[in-house]
Amino acid sequence: MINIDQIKQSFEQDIKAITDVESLKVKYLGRKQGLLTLAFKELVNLDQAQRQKLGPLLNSLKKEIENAILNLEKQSASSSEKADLTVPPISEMTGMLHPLSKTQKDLEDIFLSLGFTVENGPEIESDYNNFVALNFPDDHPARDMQDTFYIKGPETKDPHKKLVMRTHTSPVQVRFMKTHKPPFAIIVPGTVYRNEATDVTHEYTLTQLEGLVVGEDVNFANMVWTLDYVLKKYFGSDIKTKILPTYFPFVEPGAELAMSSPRFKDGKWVEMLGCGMVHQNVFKHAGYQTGKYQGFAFGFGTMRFPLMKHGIPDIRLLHENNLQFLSQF
Ligand code: FA5
Repeated sequence: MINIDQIKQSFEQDIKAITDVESLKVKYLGRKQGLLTLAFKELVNLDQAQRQKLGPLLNSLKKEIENAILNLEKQSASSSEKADLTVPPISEMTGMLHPLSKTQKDLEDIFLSLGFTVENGPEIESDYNNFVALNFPDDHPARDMQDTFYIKGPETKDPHKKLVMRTHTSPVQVRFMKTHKPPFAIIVPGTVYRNEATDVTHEYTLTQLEGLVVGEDVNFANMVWTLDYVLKKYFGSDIKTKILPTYFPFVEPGAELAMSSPRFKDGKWVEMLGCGMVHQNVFKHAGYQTGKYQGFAFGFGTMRFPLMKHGIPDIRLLHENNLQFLSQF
C-alpha cells in the first residue's frame, strides 16, 4: 500500500540530518529502489479510482523532493566555488600573559635557576610588619599619610593591630624569618600600594619583587653578582649596572642599582631597585640571635622592567586593559 505521508515525513527527517545529497537523491529518486520510484510502480497496480486520487499527490511530492534536492545541489556547488584555499585562516584570539605577569614569570624563572624559592604575603599588612619590624623610625616620611593607605578601624596605637595596604614587599621578609631558620634564598613577587600621584614612571598600585638571602657568610659582593646576573639574563648581556649608596632603614649599607643599556636614549642610567645588607635590628625583630647571620635584600620595581625592555612610554598603559596595546607583547 502506498503511504505518501510516510515518504514525506521520512524525507523531511533525512533532509534535516543530511550529510550527503547524492545518497538522499538515490534513496528517494533512485531508478530501481528509490522510494518514490517504487511508489509509482505500485500505482500502476491500483484501480482507476485510487490511481486518480493518489497519482496527483505522488506527483506533487516528487516535485517537492526534486526541488529540495536541486536546491541542496546548488548550495553545495556554490559553497565549494567560494572556498579559496590560498586565503590564510582567520586566526582565533588566543589567551596570552599580561606583560606584568610575563615579567614576573621571567624573573621567577631566572631566580629559580639560581636556587631561590618563591614566597608570598598578604597585601593588607600590620603597621608592625610593614614598618616597625623593618626598623622604620616613628617619624619616617614613608609612614606619612601622603604615602601610606591606612585601613579604617578602631583607634589604636598598637602597631600589630593598625592595618595598612602594604607599601612594599619587604614585610614578607619579617613574616618569612619568623617561621624559617637560615640559610635560605627567597623571592617574593607582589602588588603594593602608595598614596602618591601618578606620572609616566609612577603608579599608585605597583608591582615589586623582593629578594632575601640569609646565611652565616653572605656578603655584599654576593648581592652585586646576583643582581647583575639577573638583570643581564633579563635585558641582555650588553647592559651595564652600577651600585650607588642610598638609605633604607632596614638595610646597612643600603644601595640602589642603576642600569644603562645601548638601547636607552643617550646611554641614560635608570634606577631599577633598592638593595643592601639586612640590618641587624631586622634580624632582632625576627627573633634571630644578633650578629650570627648576615644577609642581603633587594626590591625590584617590576613594572619598570617591561617599560624598559619594550620601550613602553607610560607605566599607566600597563593597567589600562587595552587589548590592542596588550596584544603586542
Ligand atoms: C622599596 O620599596 C624597598 N622596599 C626596596 C628594598 C628592598 C630596599 C629590600 C632594600 C632592601 P623603593 O621605594 O625605592 O624601595 O621602591 C623599590 C623600586 O620600586 C624602585 O626602585 C622603583 O623601581 C619601584 N617603584 C617605587 N615607587 C614606584 C611607583 N610609584 N611606581 C612604579 N614603580 C615604583
